[in-house]
Amino acid sequence: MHWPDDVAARYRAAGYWRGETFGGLLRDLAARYGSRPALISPGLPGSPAARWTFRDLDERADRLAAGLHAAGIRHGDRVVLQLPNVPEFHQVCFALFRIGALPVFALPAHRSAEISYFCEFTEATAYICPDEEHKAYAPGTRAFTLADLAGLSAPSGTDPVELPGPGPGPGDLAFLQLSGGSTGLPKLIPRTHDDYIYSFRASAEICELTPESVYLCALPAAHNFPMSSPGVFGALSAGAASVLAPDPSPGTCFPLIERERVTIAALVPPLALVWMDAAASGGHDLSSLEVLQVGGAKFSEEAAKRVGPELGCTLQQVFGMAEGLVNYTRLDDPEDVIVSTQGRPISPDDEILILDNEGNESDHGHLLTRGPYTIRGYWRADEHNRTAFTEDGFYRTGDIVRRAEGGYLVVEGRAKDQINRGGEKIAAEEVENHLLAHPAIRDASVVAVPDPYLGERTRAYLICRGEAPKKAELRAFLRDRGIAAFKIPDMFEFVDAFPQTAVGKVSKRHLRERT
Ligand code: AMP
Ligand code: DBH
Repeated sequence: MHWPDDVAARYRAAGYWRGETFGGLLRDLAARYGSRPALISPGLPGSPAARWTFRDLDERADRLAAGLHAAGIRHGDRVVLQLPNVPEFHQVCFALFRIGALPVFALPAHRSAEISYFCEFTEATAYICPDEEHKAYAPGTRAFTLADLAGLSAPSGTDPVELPGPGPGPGDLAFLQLSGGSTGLPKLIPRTHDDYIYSFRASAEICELTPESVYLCALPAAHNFPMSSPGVFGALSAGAASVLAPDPSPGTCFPLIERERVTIAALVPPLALVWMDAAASGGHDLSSLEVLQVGGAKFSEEAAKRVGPELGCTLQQVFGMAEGLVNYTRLDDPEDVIVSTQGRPISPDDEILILDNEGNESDHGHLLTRGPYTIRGYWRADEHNRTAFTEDGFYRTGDIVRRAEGGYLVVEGRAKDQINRGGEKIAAEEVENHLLAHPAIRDASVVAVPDPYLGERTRAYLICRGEAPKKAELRAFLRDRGIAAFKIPDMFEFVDAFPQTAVGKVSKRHLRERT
């Protein structure tokens, strides 16, 4: 599922794909920015407080690559990676990139159901996790904790070990990213060195990062937004420092912003609301903050208007997807564009196709896209790919958008069967399948209901066999199935039947309107 040769040649000729790999990129950055800070962390259990320079990161990645290679991790292997926001996360990424093994990015919220699925589906040779307790999530896979990694690394001061064989090439896969999904099982997104490096380098330019910038990674580092839009990778590519926040609360982040003079941070909409409320009560000097990026879910215009006055910085809206396409409002855009649109694409070669319900081109409707950093297919998902992509390679995003002046996009809704719970994506079908495993449940339909704080919450409509189970019992049942807590429905409602569409399918539209 690669780009056709002629298209790839065009992306190279245009200078988007420069033939770089992550391993080489970090080597170049270390040569250029050696003693400048790259990763700053206040520390978490298993990971001491850290202030790593570019050279530290480069050397630590090398030493860990040698250790992981000695432990049997090889070029082409898949390694499920689940770590919180600690510098070891990036050290592991670069170590695996150098070996040519593919990290599979799990989120800290994932539990046994998700982790065991990733390990099995990708036939992972290892699972990297914070501590011993996590090992139970992947009983059949060799696990390495943070403590294990520390023991594996070659001692400091040793010469970098030459890894045998050719390293990965720029067109090779670098990692598998997660899709929010709309089907029963999460889909994996194959990203190459060339395409991903282009996306974050161009993002760093759009965000005007310089070596003096300080990026705050407050969302989970494995998520595509804080990883690449411009995220920690974009910051590294610009010679800028990243501060890794253990959690995104104002109580954790405001002191970090003040102490490290953070210039740019990225949040999902509900957190932006929490930050604005907390800033109003004062107590911290946030004056270094120049840009607040908000994305992952629709940011209301009313809330967007408050960012400038209440946080004293420029808002940047970001509408992106791990499959590729990322849109940004530009820092010098007029205020009304910044507060009322979700931005425009990174690249002049991002192709935007908007189709109405009849499949005709329009300025309002289903968003499809193709371009130099948008995948042409999910990993090992031939059947799903036949519907998720058009024959000529456009990705069907499932988003409903309107084209505004200047090619800016406004997100107006969604056609995919997904709940966007404050930026956390939930595939309805995945949760329905877990509910259907309960002996008292005959049928389940999970839909989004509007929520003033999260944007959307999850409601499960259930048809029971006989007596309805208690809601607390259902929650415990889902927890015991080992799914991430954010996927457990906020509300359950028991009904005798589901409303039907004209062709006899469950009408989720009618269920949504039933609130
Ligand atoms: P994923 O494919 O899991 O990476 O999730 C990407 C999806 O998140 C997009 O297709 C949109 O549905 C949603 N999304 C991301 N950013 C925004 C935004 N700024 N406004 C509205 N929806 C967004
Ligand atoms: O929601 C997303 O997946 C997302 C949002 C903003 C994303 O992947 C991105 C920017 O790169």
